[in-house]
Amino acid sequence: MRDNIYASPQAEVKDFTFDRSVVEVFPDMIQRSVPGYSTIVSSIGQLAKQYQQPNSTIYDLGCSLGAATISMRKFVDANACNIIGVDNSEAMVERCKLHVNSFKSEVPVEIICADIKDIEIANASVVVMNFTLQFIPQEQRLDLLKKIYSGLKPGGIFILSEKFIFDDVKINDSLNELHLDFKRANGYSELEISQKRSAIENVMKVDSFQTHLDRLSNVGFGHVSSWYQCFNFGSFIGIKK
Ligand code: GEK
Repeated sequence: MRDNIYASPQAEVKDFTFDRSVVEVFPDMIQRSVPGYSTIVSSIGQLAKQYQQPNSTIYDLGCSLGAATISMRKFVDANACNIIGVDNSEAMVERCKLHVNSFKSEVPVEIICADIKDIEIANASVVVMNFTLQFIPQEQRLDLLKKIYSGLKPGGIFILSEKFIFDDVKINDSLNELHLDFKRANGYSELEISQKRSAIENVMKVDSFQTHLDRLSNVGFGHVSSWYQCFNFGSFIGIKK
């Protein structure tokens, strides 16, 4: 279904939540709003194939409708890994379970409704946060990354995709404009773009590109890099030595 949540003028634009109305249009919304989303999702599957380990768990934190989970499930060895998807939106989790169960696979998948900060991460070979850290309060991000790092096995990988800002204002403005043009080209009107911006500004706080790289190194990842970027969106990897 097409996302037209912000197509009509709203007297008061409420803070964005991942409720039932968002679930209905989510695949269209994320595809038309996040440059490079499909490439990132399919590459997450390939990275999971590279980094899976025998008898380990793969986590998809903020799994929404399970796009990354389903991508990884295609690539990993059914006898080696199980996948746990976590999301704190009941509406997302309910629909995610339907999505996951509508494809046949031998890889065990469990979808859990919980806050990421409350779950245990253990025996992990792969942990994915695909555009989710930006919704976690900024003061909680370092501790969450420490928890992920300590739950990973040696040789395990953390894949982190985010929207980001740049310290260089000129670069930041240019890449932001490219993103706005991407949304316009995908059919979002100026009204939709501006109402969505108001809805999301208190909910999604974006860190800088450099902050992400520095934080991944600071929590202990031995190998850190960005591996994909399209405008002001992209993805990083941290590999535990
Ligand atoms: C994808 N990864 O399609 N605990 C659990 N879930 C959370 C929390 C939290 N504290 N905060 C937010 N979420 C997906 C896309 S969407 C990104 C991820 C976007 C969940 C929230 O309910 C939502 O489903 C997801 O994180 C973010 O590959 O919409 O821009």
